[in-house]
Amino acid sequence: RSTIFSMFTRTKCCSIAGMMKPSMAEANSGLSYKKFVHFALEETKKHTQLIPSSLQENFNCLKAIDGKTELEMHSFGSSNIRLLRSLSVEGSDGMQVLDFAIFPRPEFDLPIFCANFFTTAVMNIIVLDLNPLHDVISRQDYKEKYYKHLIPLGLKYAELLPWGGRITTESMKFFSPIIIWTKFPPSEQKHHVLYSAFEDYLKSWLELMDQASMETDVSQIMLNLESQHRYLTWRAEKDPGHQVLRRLVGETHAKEIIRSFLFNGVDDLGSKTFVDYFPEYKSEDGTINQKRSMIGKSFESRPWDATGEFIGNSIT
Ligand code: BLA
Repeated sequence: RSTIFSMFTRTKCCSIAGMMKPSMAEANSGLSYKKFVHFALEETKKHTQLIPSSLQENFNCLKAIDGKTELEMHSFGSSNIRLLRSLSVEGSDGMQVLDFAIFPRPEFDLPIFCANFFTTAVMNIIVLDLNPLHDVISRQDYKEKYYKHLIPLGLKYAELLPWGGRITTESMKFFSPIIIWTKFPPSEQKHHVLYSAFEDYLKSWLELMDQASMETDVSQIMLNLESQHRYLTWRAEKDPGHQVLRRLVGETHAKEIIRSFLFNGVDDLGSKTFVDYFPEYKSEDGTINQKRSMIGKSFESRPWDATGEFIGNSIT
């Protein structure tokens, strides 16, 4: 399968120069997400030694079927990061996508850093969060440990980037009390607010990482591993971006990018299947129900109060 990729990667794409010089990238692409990636890599390097991932060989640059849109991928690991990976897409039609995530090693119960921005000429769909590894509604201790001190930061941005409206109910289980979920038409001012939110959330995550102690209890490590695998299994199956990726690069490449790159680990960090974790999606013939959501959308307004208490109805 590497041959398919190297065939594509030989074509010149994704200006590396643009990556190194954010000012140039900005000048070239307006409200680009390249600056976000550049900041994230530089900032993370201040805290931990990033080592290029073996995934970089197969996942770096790809031109979409339209011959114009470019997909740029980066991946690294470190002593406490299992995988930091980034996918950014710059379409010819004004489409800009960023899918940036940091997955900690299973010895850490740290949240998963998650930035998902989908931008077209008319709309921005934004998710930015430190996705909790363990349940923040039933596990008060986990919420206290990682989010209590961040609630004021979450409140600041909840005001600047208001709640985006009804959302896939199942997704809420993967979100924290400081989730930024917002939608807005293109706006330079909002783009800047989003950039500063991205900076603040990443810095907060890196501070948590600096302070995190490595778990030695094998049963706790196994719990962390299973939670991360469950998260990967959910996103590898139901992430809203899949349809866009399929359209851009076709079914085969999209599947590779999703399972081997974006949600790397889904096929080897655990042996449970999607319907083991999410049995409500099992259809009569045993296959996975193709619906994105079984419950439907809910949470018209932000279901977390100013103290970080969950005030939505229970998520069944
Ligand atoms: C929409 N993306 C959304 C929505 C969410 C997310 C919550 C709103 C629609 C919904 O309620 O599902 C993001 N959902 C997440 C995340 C998690 C989750 C991060 O459960 C984590 C657990 N979005 C991307 C990328 C693309 C993309 C890379 O991150 C495209 C390549 C596209 N997101 C995209 C599109 C929509 C969307 C097109 C609107 C389509 C829809 O509403 O189904």
